[in-house]
Amino acid sequence: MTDLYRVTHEVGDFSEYTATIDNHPGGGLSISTSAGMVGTNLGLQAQSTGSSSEQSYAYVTISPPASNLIRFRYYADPNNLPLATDGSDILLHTAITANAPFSSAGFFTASFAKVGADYYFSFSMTDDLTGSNSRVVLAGQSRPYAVEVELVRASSDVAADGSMRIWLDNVEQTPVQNIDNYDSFASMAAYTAGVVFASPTASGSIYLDEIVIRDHSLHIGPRSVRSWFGPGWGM
Ligand SMILES: [Ca+2]
Ligand SMILES: [Ca+2]
Repeated sequence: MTDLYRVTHEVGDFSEYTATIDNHPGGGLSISTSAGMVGTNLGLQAQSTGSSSEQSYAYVTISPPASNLIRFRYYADPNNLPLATDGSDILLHTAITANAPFSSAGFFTASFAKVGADYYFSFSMTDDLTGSNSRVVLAGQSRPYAVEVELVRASSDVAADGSMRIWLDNVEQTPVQNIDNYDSFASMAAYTAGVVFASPTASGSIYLDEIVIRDHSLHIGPRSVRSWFGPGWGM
């Protein structure tokens, strides 16, 4: 049982990450006070001009855990991101990729979209046979949300018993189960945070912070719930 990474940004630079990718004109990635969440001082701010070829993200390299399970928690704020209100525009903000840096569809992806006045989170996990499974959660406001995800690998290459569980502000959503993901799980190479892909009108800055990645199923929970236990709890 290991916590693989804790990325708080409180150090004030990108040294908690393996590397950054930023081809935004003038630089689209920064550690800023605006992006600091849940009472912390600093977070990751990623800009998008709405070009699908622009990327501004940071990543940490990971390997498929021997436990066949990966769990992570992060805070995300769409920060009034201008998006088409018909759900047609997305901004991919978090992914587990098959390569680092990101160059193709990830094993897991999480994106922002908007329907009417509501923002929503969309989560997708790759299935060996069908390409993807997805879960859409209507979140509502433009504000920080605690997002926790548990991805479980299928028990063999011919089994379809993998799963994706999602908590939003510590409330579990309907899971996606019976996923055939034994092979795609093995491609896991990096966890990325920032602007990975944006559709044309997705122009603005988003905030991400307080990332915990672990190879076991112990619930992480929102940082504020457990912070009184002292350093290390729910960070
Ligand atoms: Ca922080
Ligand atoms: Ca399979």
